Amino acid sequence: MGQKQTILVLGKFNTTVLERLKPEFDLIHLVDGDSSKLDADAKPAIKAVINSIGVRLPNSLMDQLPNLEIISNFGVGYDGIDARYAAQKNIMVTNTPDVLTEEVADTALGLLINTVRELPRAQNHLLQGKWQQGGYPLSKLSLRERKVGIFGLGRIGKAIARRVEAFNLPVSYHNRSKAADVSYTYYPSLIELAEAVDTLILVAPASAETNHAVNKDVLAALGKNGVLINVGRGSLVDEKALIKALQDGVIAAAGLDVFEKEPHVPEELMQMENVVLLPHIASASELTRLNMSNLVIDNLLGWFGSGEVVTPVFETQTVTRKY
Ligand code: NAP
Ligand code: 8YV
Repeated sequence: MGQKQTILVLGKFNTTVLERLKPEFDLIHLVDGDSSKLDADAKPAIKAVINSIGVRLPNSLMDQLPNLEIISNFGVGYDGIDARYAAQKNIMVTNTPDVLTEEVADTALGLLINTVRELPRAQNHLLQGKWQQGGYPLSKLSLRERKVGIFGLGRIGKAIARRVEAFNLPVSYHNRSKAADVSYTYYPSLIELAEAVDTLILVAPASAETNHAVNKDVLAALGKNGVLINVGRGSLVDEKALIKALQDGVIAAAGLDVFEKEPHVPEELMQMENVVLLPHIASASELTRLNMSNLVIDNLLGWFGSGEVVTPVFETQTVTRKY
């Protein structure tokens, strides 16, 4: 019998799902995701890396693993991996689209409603025994009569749009290109979208192009009744500009699941009454995380079995397995 292939697991990962790999593979699991702890002797045997929660995979690690064939990323967003660099080195990269789409869209709507109707604060009022002294004040904002704009009308953006439609609110969007399969109003720039709406939901990927796309001008265009919801990536927003816009009443409120320097959240945001903050949990139900974990493993088993993965990222779509 030939030697087993080795898979490096970086970060926390469902240990029951990892069992699926054990009959065929040796695993090295660095739960803290710190690849600098990897023994030099172990490096040549590593054929695959699982890149799990919150881990960034440096190009230098790809350079140090001479036999690396595939990186299976836990998450649809793969901004923690330089996929173009991987493609140049003939390394396949896969992600976990679709299995989390509806969950993330549910969270986005929950976050939006919590933000405009102040539900977490109303619950605190009750829990702190303040109801006896008086009811919770009327929320300053409402979802009614809002116009919703979506930055990133892809798989999750469309699932959010369907929910927004069900709430009887109009939907517009900005992508680099007009989507063929929807009739929502398209704006060719983010600032035009922000001018046209009062509720902006961010669900575009992190990239050099989208970095700080939501800046002070976009926030000013959103306006003083404006609500910003971010379930995309923290880098989409210039966080300092957002804090100032919230402090100065340039926009009304924000609901954020993602931040520029996670898990760090600026103290100013934590002190504000008009924000709702979540610790990057949009896909984080047991069910959806299980489905994501299984897709990570399906991609690896496909690669080492038939040579076909389920969900390659577009940059590495033409990468093929060398036998
Ligand atoms: P997707 O189907 O690829 O959709 C991305 C959309 O963004 C596309 O419609 C794309 O349209 C648009 N886009 C990309 N680059 C753009 C740019 N420079 N300017 C304007 N629009 C741009 O991806 P998805 O599955 O919906 O996921 C989207 C993102 O959500 C992920 O990348 C991830 O960062 C984030 N996410 C966060 C969580 C969370 O836990 N908070 C969970 C899942 C996903 P064009 O190509 O036409 O521009
Ligand atoms: C995960 C996400 O929480 O899929 C994504 O892009 O942001 C989330 O579903 C994250 O990838 C875990 O690292």
